[in-house]
Amino acid sequence: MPTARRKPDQSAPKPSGPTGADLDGALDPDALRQTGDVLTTAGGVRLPDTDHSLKAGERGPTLLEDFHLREKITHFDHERIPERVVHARGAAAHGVFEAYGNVKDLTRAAFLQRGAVTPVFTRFSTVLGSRGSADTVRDTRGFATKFYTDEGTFDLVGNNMPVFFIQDGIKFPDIIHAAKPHPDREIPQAQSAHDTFWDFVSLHTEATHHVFWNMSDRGIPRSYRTMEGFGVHTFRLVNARAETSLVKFHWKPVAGVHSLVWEEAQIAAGVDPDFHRRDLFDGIEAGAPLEYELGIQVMPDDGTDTFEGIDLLDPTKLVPEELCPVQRIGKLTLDRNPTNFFAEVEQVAFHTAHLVPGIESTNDPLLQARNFSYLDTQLSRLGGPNFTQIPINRPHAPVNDMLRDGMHQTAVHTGVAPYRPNSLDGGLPAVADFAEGGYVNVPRPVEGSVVRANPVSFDDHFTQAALFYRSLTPLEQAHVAEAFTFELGKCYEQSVKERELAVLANVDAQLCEQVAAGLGLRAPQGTPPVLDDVSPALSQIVTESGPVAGRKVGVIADAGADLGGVNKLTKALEKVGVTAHVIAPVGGVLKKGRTSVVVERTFDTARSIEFDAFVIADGTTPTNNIKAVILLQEAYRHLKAVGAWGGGAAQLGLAGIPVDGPGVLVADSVTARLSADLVAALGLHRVWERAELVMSSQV
Ligand code: HDE
Repeated sequence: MPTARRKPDQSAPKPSGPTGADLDGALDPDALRQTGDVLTTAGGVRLPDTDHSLKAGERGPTLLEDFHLREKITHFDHERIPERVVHARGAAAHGVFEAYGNVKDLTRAAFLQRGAVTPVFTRFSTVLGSRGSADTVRDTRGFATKFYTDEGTFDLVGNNMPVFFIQDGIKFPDIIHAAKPHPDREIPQAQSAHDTFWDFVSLHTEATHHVFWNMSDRGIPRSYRTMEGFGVHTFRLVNARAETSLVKFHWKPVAGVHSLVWEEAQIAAGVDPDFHRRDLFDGIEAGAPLEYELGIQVMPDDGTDTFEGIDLLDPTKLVPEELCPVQRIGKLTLDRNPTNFFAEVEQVAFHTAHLVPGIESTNDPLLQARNFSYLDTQLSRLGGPNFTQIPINRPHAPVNDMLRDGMHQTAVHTGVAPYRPNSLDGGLPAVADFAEGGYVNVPRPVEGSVVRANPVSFDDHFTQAALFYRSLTPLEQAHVAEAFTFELGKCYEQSVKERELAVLANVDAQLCEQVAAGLGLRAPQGTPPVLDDVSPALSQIVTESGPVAGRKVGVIADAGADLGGVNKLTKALEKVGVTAHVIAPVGGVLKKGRTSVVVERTFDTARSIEFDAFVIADGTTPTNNIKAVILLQEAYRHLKAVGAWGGGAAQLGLAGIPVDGPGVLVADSVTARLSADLVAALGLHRVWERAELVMSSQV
């Protein structure tokens, strides 16, 4: 059992710091929210006017004496803080994490024990784009969760892909400089489809596995709700007997894993750059929380840091779920939107070394570098070392550090002895040993020569890329080929394209040939790995209908529509958490007799990408409007369910959609069957059997 210094006396540590501030009201929640009725200066002085500066006469010069003008403008001048150097674009939500209580034997972390309910804040992000960039670009997504546990803050700062581009943190500036816009003209924004990215990854082949994930449908998620999350690195769990095991963390979305199709992602980037942010916010407001189960793959900590031949310290490698199943250990529910984006989403500061007793780092060289980087980055981003005092970052556990002063210090510390040992503050604060909940690292022998080198096992860059690719269904593989062809097609340098083709040749010859053909180049010969097995868990195409909460259906109607049917369908969908939005030629309210429906989108404001399915109401003639026709055709091409009742079916035909085609649902009227079929189709996400038809037609 590890030991730590005993506390010098028996009194419990006092809860921290800002007790003085409590007394003077600075932490009064109303004061923090600034909810008063009367406008004041930052100093609380009531203001008579904020529209006119103080001047020497109506037409005269402005006076330096105008403290309100100067304060208002100066504050405005400093409103922006540096955006995150990576993951600048993001959105977040509050929620809770409820432990299933089935890991007592593996970890002593209190928030993972039975009955524990922990407040959380999760921020999702893209990696490459600036703060104002589009959500649906092809990129990795961040999935970072702050657990405000009773034992201190635990941050699980993961991605939606289980592997990373680099094996050692020292390469991080290289991959990011290569992937960010070109330094001379600062384009392209939030894209990997450019020369410097492909130049780097074709030279730095350890990136290959991650590149394959990016080029797959995982690079363009449908929503944050339908993304998996991964801790990527191997972590060490420690139980109450100080026994350890190695784990990889997974987030499994209850709504299933689903993606956009590439054309949808591109359209959304223009039509609704906030696509994912909006979906997150709207879903929560509509009462459909985001839900994920936390899972772990547990592997023995036998001193080898390997499992079934897979090096667990190499973050470019995953452990197939077929070899080591994911055990579900708790549930994350995100059900509350932030009230102030800047205060919460922008200022939240994650840190991989925010660990709690029972969870430790491993020697993964990428994780080791992150444990330095995340603290360091906040110093410039949030302006100093006191960022954990910002409300969103405040631990919910009592804080009693001996860190003092510094920029933006908001604690009003008491006592005279912020040092140990001391006698002047009664010897406090005390330290806690293992049994008292202290974060005591499990002793581990470390030895070795001082070298700049990787183990030989890190040299295999292609086997798992091939494993990933060959585990996908043919349709998903086709998407990968299209993505490589698109991205390399955007490069200007011939040598870069040729070098990446040489990389592909070492993963899969057929894929390489397909991409080479698209680029008009010759496919080089390589030595692709021979695999015994694939990992079906890596494919995301579902064959059984899953949950549909949070999905959106566009109901196309106009003045002639069967409004009773529209209302009936809307109600049926609402029951399963799906929202129906009426789309009509113009805005306002559609009325027929005593029935009315509110128009939420018009043919001018709606685009197919906003919806997961469309239905045409009986009596409607959308084919009179080219935008409505495009809407329907796009949806059909993007493999979405389309339907109609009554005369709406003929309209589908007029829009060029085969009424008897797969995923085309027609009925005489709004029946329980029609709604049920629609819900079942939504649960499958796409009409997969239409794919081949669509690829070979002009629809
Ligand atoms: Fe990060 N990363 N990262 N990263 N990362 C940041 O921290 C860094 C890595 C990830 O929503 C930064 O506060 C280094 C892997 C997420 O606020 C910065 C290395 C994974 C977020 C940083 C990595 C991630 C970040 C920028 C290689 C997946 C957004 C602002 C050693 C497991 C968190 C900030 C949020 C953010 C550094 C590699 C995920 C600069 C040096 C691997 C989700 O500290």
